[in-house]
Amino acid sequence: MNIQKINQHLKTSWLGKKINYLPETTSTNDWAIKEIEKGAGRGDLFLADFQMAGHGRLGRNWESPAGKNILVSLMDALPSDPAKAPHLTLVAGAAFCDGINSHCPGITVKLKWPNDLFLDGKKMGGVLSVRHPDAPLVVIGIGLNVNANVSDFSPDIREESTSLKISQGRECERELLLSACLNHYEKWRGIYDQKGFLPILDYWKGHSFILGKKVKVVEVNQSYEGVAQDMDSDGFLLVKTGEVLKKVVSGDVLICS
Ligand code: BT5
Repeated sequence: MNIQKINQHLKTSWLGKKINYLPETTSTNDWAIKEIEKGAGRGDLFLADFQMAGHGRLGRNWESPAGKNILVSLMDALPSDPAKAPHLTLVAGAAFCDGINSHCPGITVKLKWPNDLFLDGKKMGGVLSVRHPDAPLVVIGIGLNVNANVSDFSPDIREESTSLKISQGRECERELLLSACLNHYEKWRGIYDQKGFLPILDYWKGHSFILGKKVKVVEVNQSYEGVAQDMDSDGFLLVKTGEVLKKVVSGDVLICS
């Protein structure tokens, strides 16, 4: 990653003023959380070209070949009501979706609740937010498959994953794409602070990959099938099973083929 190039294209006022970069680390999220103890604060970025222990939700793995994709954690302040921290995962999803779509004309990235970026019906990115237990900060980690080839994905996720390069047939300059996404993140966080959650919700609904589709919801103690009907005003997914509208608070949502 060429940090100077990222800086040149950032148009932000608070995000990315300090960029920390390592060729490899365990996980940019874990690294960022540790740096809070040493004084890291809102707007700081943590970037790596390779993660030895990148993770997704529920202890799952996030894989990424060295030097081809974007692995970034950005530090943001908790919303004024800390109970609304989960909104920031949705802000980040909207912002990165908007950033990629604006930067790469001709492609349409969509959002799969609650934290996935989808392209051509396959996963091309994910968001994982972690709240610091004491500081009023949230670390928002984003992994984007940019220049990965089909053969870079491990066999068990190869069918369901894609990258910008696979979709577009050409490489994309990671630094320019990342700057665009960060510019959009600052814009969307500003919209959230000024106008509340509704514009974020509207963006999600307008770019949803799952609304109207048949899905299977897998929660810790139950699973059920239904139609992804809507999102409620807090950003939770509403799934219609029979005559009942169920609110999905956590868990996995699989698209039924
Ligand atoms: C996510 O989790 O999608 C959140 C991913 C966040 C990764 C970033 S990278 C920077 C920062 N540092 C970290 O350590 N993490 C963040 P989840 O919804 O739980 O999806 C994880 C699942 O996606 C895995 O179990 C695999 O099935 C699949 N997967 C793993 N790597 C993938 C990839 N590169 N592309 C598509 N799918 C992948």
